[in-house]
Amino acid sequence: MTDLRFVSTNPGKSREVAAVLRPFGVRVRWTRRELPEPQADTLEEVVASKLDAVRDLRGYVLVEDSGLFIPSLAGFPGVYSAHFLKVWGFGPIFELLRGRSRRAFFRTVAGLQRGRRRAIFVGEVKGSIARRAVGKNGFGYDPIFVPTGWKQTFAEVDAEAKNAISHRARAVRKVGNALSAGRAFGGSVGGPGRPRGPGR
Ligand code: ITT
Repeated sequence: MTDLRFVSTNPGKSREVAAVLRPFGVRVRWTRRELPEPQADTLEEVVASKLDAVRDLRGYVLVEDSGLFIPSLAGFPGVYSAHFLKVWGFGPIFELLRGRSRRAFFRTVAGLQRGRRRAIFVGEVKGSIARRAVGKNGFGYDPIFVPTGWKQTFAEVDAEAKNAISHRARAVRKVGNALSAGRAFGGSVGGPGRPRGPGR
């Protein structure tokens, strides 16, 4: 078993991350902490500052930042997804999308850190914005996102179905693969079950 601490304010994210990492033999502990999210152009920049803010935590620490990107709105709400949803809800998105392409994608950038080492893992899922909000499961924009090839929103299916294809699950499975291969930081890190070689 490998222990990993997931730092976020969002319990929905934490449940998804724990379920995705369990099969890799990774036990996830959730630390609820609000991390600085500076005004930034990319999720990667936000993740870098989140990682800076968890330097005090030992062992494997995971943070992530996610967003919903709508190409016909120049990528909006993107890095502003959390703030926009809190202030405005879904209404303005439906308004803005009248007569525009409803194509969208979710993107997650996950940042893993241990001591001074860090690595970034990215996951995306393509889909479109529904005509109205449907479904009670999940969180955030789940009621308005229909993955490509699906007829239902993420909020209409159970956690397992969302985790099969979601942006977060795709990023976090890369974390699980890297940890179980003992190569989370691009080289041997003496990871789970792997003895460290001499001189490392
Ligand atoms: P952190 O504490 O981890 O930052 P947060 O909820 O603020 O939690 P983000 O800034 O990464 O997380 O989230 C951006 C917004 O996108 C926020 O409104 C989320 O609810 C939403 N979001 C993120 N992942 C989502 C998902 O899988 N499905 C639907 N909405 C999601």
